[in-house]
Amino acid sequence: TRITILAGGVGGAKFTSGVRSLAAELDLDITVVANNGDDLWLTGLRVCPDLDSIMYALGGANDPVRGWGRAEESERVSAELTAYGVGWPWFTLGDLDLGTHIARTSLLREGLTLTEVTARLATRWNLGVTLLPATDDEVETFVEVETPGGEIDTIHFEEWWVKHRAKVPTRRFVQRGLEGSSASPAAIRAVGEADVVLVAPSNPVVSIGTMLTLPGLREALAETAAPVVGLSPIIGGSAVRGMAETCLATVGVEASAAAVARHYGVRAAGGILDSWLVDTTDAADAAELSAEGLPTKAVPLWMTDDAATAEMVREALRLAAK
Ligand code: GDP
Ligand code: FO1
Ligand code: CA
Repeated sequence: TRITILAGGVGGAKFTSGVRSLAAELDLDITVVANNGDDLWLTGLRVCPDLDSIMYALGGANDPVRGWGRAEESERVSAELTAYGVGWPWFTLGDLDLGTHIARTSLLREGLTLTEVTARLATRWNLGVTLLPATDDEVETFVEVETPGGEIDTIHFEEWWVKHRAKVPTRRFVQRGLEGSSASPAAIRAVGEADVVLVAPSNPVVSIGTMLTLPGLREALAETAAPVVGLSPIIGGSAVRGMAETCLATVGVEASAAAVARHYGVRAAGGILDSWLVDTTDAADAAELSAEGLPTKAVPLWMTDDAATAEMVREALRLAAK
């Protein structure tokens, strides 16, 4: 069974790890289309946070406490950069992580696409899945914020997320480079040729939402013969981790499992979903959504470990088979 997962960083990595734990038993061929709207050029290097979160986690080399970056990391180079006043002192590039960014930048400079570069980097880690960036183009998420002086400032998503922790008056998200861009051919193919598409419980705005605006991806989801099953990243009205609520508020969507599903929309009505999973706490949402024409089931959605996540995946595959 060919499974294509749409995923953000840390949530996407946990979910993919759970899917992978079923690969042998269910004979799964897994492709992950990862958000790369968080990407940026920093100190001359191309940094791809969500791709790296997935690569490190599936490679068994991630820092499980922070969620991002490498385990047993040191920050000697970062301290040097800060001493020179270069880079962002609040955005730490660890020494091992910098190795990834240097390798990536080097391969990009040789003329490889980000899809090709990602495949090259992934080879080392034996991920057991095919990891694809959603786009080969440089489409970066920026955020329009209000300065204390009442002016509008446009900052990179990572500055908003990491430096400001999203605690700054926020107007909207803007994707720089979107015009003339497209989803990567491999990502479009992965959706088109899948037997099942799973939308991971990732940030619905700046991970999944960002990918859906890339020309070609939404169309591929609309056209694929595969059922598209989503899992709610919101449990009991709050984001499980991170600042997804602020992102939802910025685009005018309530932080609830039902509101996120309505935001994605039913495929039959121009949206992306054929069915939806919510947590057992949100059983009322499941009933409402099912009545509205989106088959929804309530099951435990806490990705506490691979076994728990695997159960979520089994439920998603059951919905897909209906
Ligand atoms: P990021 O790119 O590192 O921010 O990660 P993602 O976009 O992949 O996912 C982050 C989101 O995943 C969080 O905001 C949560 O809403 C969701 N999430 C994280 N852990 C869990 C979990 O255990 N269960 C569910 N249902 N959602 C989760
Ligand atoms: N997150 C932080 O909260 N602080 C950091 O200093 C930081 C550095 C960093 C470096 C490379 C990388 O790939 C990710 C990094 N992250 C850091 C995580 C990342 O910025 C965000 O969690 C995601 O982009 C949000 O989806
Ligand atoms: Ca992200």
